[in-house]
Amino acid sequence: MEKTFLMVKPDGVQRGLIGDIVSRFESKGFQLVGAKLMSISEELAEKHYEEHKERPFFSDLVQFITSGPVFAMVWQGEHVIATARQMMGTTNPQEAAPGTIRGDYGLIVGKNIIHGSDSVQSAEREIKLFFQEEELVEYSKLINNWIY
Ligand code: DAT
Ligand code: MG
Repeated sequence: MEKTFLMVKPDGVQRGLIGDIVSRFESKGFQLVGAKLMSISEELAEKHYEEHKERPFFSDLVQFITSGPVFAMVWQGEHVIATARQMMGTTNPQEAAPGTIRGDYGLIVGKNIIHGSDSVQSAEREIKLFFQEEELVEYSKLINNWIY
């Protein structure tokens, strides 16, 4: 089953949005397989956002993501990578549709509440970056018979 890495950013944690965000993915039918509240070191932040290291906003991005605790998660389910991106909304909250997380809660691109992997390769890379294998829990849920 496909897995993705999602993370409530420091702004989302401070604003008390962890519960709402977890609830949206649970209600959709996805299964939580790992989660932790953690601080991100500068080193981890630079690795996580390494694809953006030449961009003008890179240092602000690293500063922001290390500015307070984040809630890191791994979610599993059919097509979860692309569906989670749709549920998050576009990168810039000003353009994100109402009903999406960024559309409902964000105002500016620098504080857009949530991160989500954008491909199978980035999901694998980011899950490994943030979680040890033993932190991910494999379990079956009977309710999945009513989702699939
Ligand atoms: P996403 O988070 O939707 O995958 P991304 O990977 O292009 O978007 O960028 C990573 C983060 O960097 C994004 O969530 C917010 C920040 N960012 C992106 N574009 C930006 C810009 N033009 N100015 C400031 N911050 C930006
Ligand atoms: Mg991205």
